[in-house]
Amino acid sequence: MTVAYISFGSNMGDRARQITDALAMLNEVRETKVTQVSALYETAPVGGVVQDDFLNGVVEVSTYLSALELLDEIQAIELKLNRVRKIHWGPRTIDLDIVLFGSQVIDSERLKVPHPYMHERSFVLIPLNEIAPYAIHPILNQKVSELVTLDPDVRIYK
Ligand code: A4P
Ligand code: MG
Repeated sequence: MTVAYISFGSNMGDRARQITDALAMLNEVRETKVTQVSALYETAPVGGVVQDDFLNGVVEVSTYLSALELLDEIQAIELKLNRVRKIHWGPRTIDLDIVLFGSQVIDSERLKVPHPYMHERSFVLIPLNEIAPYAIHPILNQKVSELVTLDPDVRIYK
């Protein structure tokens, strides 16, 4: 069994609803259970595309699937929730990324784990630190609690 962390984000339509739906679908994935969910955070867009604020968070799952099988499952959820993929790093109804998969390091065309930008994105690190401060980045060999920094652009969403 592997403990994995999946970040979620939405900045189109009913953001909270789409996240709730995605997490419910994730909990129905075969051989996989959601074990922790962070709070929702409202975050300013990162990456230079002018777009609406995101709701972001991180979920912990325990799974018997491989990382690629889990990727297939989260991509099926993205498709079901009608994610429109037009602009790279642009608006999306739901984006699900595998940020950590146990201590595995994967660098293939389809899947890069740890997610290549997770360590520099506070919209991932702040919610991840809330549920898994002791999780270790297997390339940097640092705990999430050592990587996270304060960021006024990442605010708890009520
Ligand atoms: N892929 C490779 N590694 C992974 C992984 N660890 N998890 C591949 C999931 N997928 C992975 O992703 C493109 C391809 O990445 C997939 O087909 C998969 O095989 P995509 O989601 O279809 O395309 P994208 O959205 O253009 O790229 P990506 O990489 O998801 O974008 P990011 O890096 O997630 O950035 N600002 C805020 N505040 N909050 C956000 O959530 N998100 C982005 C998107 C930009 N700015 C943001 C946010
Ligand atoms: Mg993605």
